[in-house]
Amino acid sequence: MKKLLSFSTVILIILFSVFPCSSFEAEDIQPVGDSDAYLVGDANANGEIEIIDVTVISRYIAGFSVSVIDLDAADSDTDGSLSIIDATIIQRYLAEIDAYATYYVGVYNYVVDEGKRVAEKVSQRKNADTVSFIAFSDAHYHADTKEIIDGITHAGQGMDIIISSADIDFAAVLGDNGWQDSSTSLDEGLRQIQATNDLIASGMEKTANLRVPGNHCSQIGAYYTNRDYHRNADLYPYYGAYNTQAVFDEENRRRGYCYQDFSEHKLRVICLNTSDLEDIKPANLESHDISAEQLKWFCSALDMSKKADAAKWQILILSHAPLDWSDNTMPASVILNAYASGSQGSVTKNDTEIRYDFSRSRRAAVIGQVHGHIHDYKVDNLRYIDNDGQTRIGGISRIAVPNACNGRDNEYKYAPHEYLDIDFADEVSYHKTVGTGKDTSFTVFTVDLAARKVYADCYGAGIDRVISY
Ligand SMILES: [Ca+2]
Ligand SMILES: [Ca+2]
Repeated sequence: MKKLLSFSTVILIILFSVFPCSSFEAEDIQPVGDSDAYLVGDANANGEIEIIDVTVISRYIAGFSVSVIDLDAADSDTDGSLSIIDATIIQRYLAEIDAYATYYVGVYNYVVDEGKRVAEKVSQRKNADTVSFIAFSDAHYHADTKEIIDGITHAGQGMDIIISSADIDFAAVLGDNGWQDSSTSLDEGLRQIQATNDLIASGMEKTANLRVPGNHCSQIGAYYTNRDYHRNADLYPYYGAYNTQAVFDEENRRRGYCYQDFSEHKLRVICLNTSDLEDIKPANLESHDISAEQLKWFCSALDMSKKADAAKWQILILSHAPLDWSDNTMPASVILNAYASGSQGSVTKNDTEIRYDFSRSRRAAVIGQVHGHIHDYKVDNLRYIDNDGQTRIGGISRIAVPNACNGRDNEYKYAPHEYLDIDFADEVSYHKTVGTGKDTSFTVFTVDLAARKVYADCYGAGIDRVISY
């Protein structure tokens, strides 16, 4: 139970401090409210961080009466005791001298606890051979839904706490930042994406970013409402433009796909845009596609033969949808599986044949694909279509990142997505809970490149996983 003192109790304590009384017991303290949740620094427990909180702490320390004080919340530096430093920290926060990640002022205690817990776990996994990154996906911001906004806010704060205290190499945003349903206007859709970007900005600004759009972003599903949709170039400022250290397809820079090399770790991260709609007809309402241009670029991004030590490199794929989600994305899974097995062949996309030959080049190891879209914790192997036309289960893992959105959990368990009999549902659903550290979800991945293991550590509702490759 939190230590929240009401007016009468505070007076009693002051009286007892002048006239010590051995009969004073803990049960004489009357807690106000029944929740253990509080905002760090919110000394008067009114839900806001204001100058009055500084006053309340200062008066309490000096022995003057206060109408109410939450002793846990007042402990701004979370060192377990109350001093004038706690008041100073709030003053500095209000003057915008310190960001909240320095002392967590203005952050709920349950976000601080969860962020610290995950940061500590990630720090314990680190060694010279590890790369750590955050993956955040499917926030589905909706201006009228408080629990969604709160969840995204807390995810942003949690990521900031983790990025500020653990060694995180980069942060990935895997699409669908906005709600963007079939009736959302194009302007409102962009505002939704930007709202999520703003809520997660403080931590994201402290590390390298790799962001890809998702199927909701184009709003092709609202084509009959708006008679138009967002092209890749329209979405670039909201996703691709954040990837400031990435290498793009120079001729198609604003198409949303790119890669980044982390040379000290011999790691290439390839970001695919699984909602690259350059080739589609709007009336078909196809919201997943990988264009012929992108497939050609993907083949070249996989080709690391110019690196003398290519065989020592490893490749990670990031995208919104799984590569075996549909006919429109499947060619990328065929190419990736061919790369992993060192074979040659071709895929055809919109009457364009894309030939690949990975049989002679020096190849890197494929870690797997990390993706969003399916709103669950599924880990499975990518399917691909072999030269004989048969569907095969390949040796490359795909790992789902749960949705940050409070709601819409594991939907394909209840409304299965049918494609080649692939089951994208998870056996267990992890639902979010308002007012707790489980009101959102994102994942911190630590890849041990030497041990060939991926540790997926969950912030919020969900589970931790270990995947070997
Ligand atoms: Ca307050
Ligand atoms: Ca303190």
